Amino acid sequence: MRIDIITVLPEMIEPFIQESILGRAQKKGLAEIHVHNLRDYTTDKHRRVDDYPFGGAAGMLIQCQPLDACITALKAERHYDEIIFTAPDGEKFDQPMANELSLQENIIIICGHYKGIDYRIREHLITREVSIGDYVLTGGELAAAVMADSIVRVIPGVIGDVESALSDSFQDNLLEPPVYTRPAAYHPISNPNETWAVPDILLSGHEAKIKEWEYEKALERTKALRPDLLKD
Ligand code: 6GU
Repeated sequence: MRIDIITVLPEMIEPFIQESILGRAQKKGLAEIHVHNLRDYTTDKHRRVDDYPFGGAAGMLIQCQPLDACITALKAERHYDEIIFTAPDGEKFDQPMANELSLQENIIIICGHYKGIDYRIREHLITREVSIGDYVLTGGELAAAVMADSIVRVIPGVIGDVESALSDSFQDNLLEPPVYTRPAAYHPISNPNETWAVPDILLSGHEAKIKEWEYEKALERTKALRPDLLKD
């Protein structure tokens, strides 16, 4: 799939998308992420993309012209399944939305900034408004990066083991069970006489019993930490 991100701060997103899972997915040819500097699309000779709001409200708004120019240029090249605007008042981003978006061919994510963008763009060009949580960020760049990361990692083949993306917390409305690695008996630095032991069951080799234990622990942690996930 292809994700186009439109921003006034491309330097904030560029390094992030080259690293880790996002970088690997692109090298494998499973995802393409393109970042567009909104200032490259303005007709203003000083490269300004914002202006004062009518009616005297505080703050600056991104103008219609550069956004229209950038979106229109992208739409001339290919069909877009969604044109997403990041905004704290949008629909809440979650795992089902990440899964759904990962099945799309092409999406645009527009990073909101300042006090927002001219409302006419939201009315006429945007298909979906998305928030990543109930708190206010300075701009949509972090939200776009969060969304791109969680969308791309569920594309089949991106994470070595497909099982592992699908068994994550939230995919089945359960948090992860506890996980451990070697050594089986660890002696903490603060008290070397003490032993932090891995649960015996995990060393037993009984695959069915281990699965059962993991499910019970996942349920226990979910009840304790996120009972809201179990409601339905
Ligand atoms: Cl998508 N944008 C901004 N500016 N703040 C947010 C957000 C988005 N999601 C949560 N807070």
